[in-house]
Amino acid sequence: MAVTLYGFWRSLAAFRVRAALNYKGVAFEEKIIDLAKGDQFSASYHELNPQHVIPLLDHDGKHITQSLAILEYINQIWPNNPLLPQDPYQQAYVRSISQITIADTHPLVVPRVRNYLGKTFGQDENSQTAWAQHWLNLGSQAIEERLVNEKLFGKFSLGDQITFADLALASHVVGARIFKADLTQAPTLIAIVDQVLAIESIGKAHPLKQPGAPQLS
Ligand SMILES: N[C@@H](CCC(=O)N[C@@H](CS)C(=O)NCC(=O)O)C(=O)O
Repeated sequence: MAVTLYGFWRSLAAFRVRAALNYKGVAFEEKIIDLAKGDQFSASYHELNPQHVIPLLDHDGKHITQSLAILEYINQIWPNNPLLPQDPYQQAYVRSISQITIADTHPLVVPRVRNYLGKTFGQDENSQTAWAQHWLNLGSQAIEERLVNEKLFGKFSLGDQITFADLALASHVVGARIFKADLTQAPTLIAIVDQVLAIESIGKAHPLKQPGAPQLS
């Protein structure tokens, strides 16, 4: 059985997948696609993923893209440490919380969007950062209110079970911290994510702990 994750230290989406593999104890190799150098546009990677994004999971020659689809796949292939509850409403809650980040917030701050703002609309790095902070702040506020209103959280976003939602929220907060977004309005979110990152297998998947990552304060 061969499992290869195509990732990069800074990728928040690859972090979600790396954390799930670690949490389930799946042995894997990580191949670096250096987004800063443009490796995502190489001919060899285009063959694997014509969307030019990471992560991509290769499992015995089967290629899976999109972090949420990869998480669902991992959870079914390796059923230990389940990342989804049984109850349909709770499953919908987990996917819904995950999607606030994966579908609606993170896509607005990825390199191709920031690069487009710079190259096509002449926005400098400060403006691009302000753009990222704006969307991350809206995401944080929405997540905070959903967590508080639904009242399903415990140690983690759904009681004391680690789910996809916790991996998604961890990626959101790590991104918000890298972009120095405002997290003061999201105390519940922060408390949950700090507990998630304290789990060794998940904490060691942190972007800033990967090869090539800078030492950020
Ligand atoms: N919705 C995708 C997002 C994939 C994505 O945009 N990944 C980023 C890194 S976190 C990427 O590869 N960006 C390359 C680029 O923007 O040029 C997922 O969750 O897997």
